[in-house]
Amino acid sequence: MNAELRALIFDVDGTLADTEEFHRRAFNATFTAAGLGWWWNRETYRQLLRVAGGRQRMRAYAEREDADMAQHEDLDELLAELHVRKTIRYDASLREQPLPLRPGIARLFAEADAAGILLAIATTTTAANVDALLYPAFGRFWRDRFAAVVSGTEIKRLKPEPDVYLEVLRQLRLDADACLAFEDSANGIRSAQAAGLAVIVTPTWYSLAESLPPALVSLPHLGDPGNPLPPGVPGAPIVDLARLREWHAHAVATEPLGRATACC
Ligand code: XBP
Ligand code: MG
Repeated sequence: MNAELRALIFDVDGTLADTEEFHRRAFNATFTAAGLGWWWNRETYRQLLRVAGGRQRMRAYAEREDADMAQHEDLDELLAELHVRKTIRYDASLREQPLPLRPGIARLFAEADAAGILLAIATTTTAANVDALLYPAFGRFWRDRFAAVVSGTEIKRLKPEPDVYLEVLRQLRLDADACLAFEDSANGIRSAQAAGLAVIVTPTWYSLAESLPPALVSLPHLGDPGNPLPPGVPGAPIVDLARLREWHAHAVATEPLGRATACC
């Protein structure tokens, strides 16, 4: 198969920015305000992140640690209400203290814009959280930079199911072969690969402990002139569009299953 690189599809949490500490604090503040007696430390949250989606994560915790809560007859409504409050706290915390994007993200966005390569977002987080992260980074009209933005608010089955990526591809009107996905977690890699995409993975502390499925390339981050990748890391010192085209060409020349094998 011979396809040109037409779009870059980015996950949000952990990939665009290291957001999970902000999510964890928002969950804990919500639990405290509700008098629940729940508290997630970093290690607990690292384990819980294997469950995609905040509401689903709270349900999994209740089932494991809080039998009374898990058996509550209005559990769905309770979790939905807690999640609304958590989202409000998370969004407020990002507006108070905007998070920097991870190295290379803003640079690659600018390179893609200049080259006419489309940008898209595929995330399981809540839609409002994408706005809370990207408004401070790119201003009020951040949405205009993306040809497609699909979040957990719009899809039923979260990662690792492929739905969010399939919906992005549908909106882009592109085949998976014309795109690269950027992810940080096992659920994210599985979701993108199940949609037929080659994946570049940049883990964070929260996903490093997981056993990550093999991806096309795995890197500590994408590198920037002021924060280069160490020598010897694929793409070092910075992953630019030329390098992405090289990796993409390798991926499309390989059978779909082979795309899960590191190219370099
Ligand atoms: C996955 C997540 C989210 C957030 C919580 O998002 O990590 O589940 O932790 O978000 P991504 P919600 O696909 O961007 O990595 O509480 O809004 O579900
Ligand atoms: Mg992620």
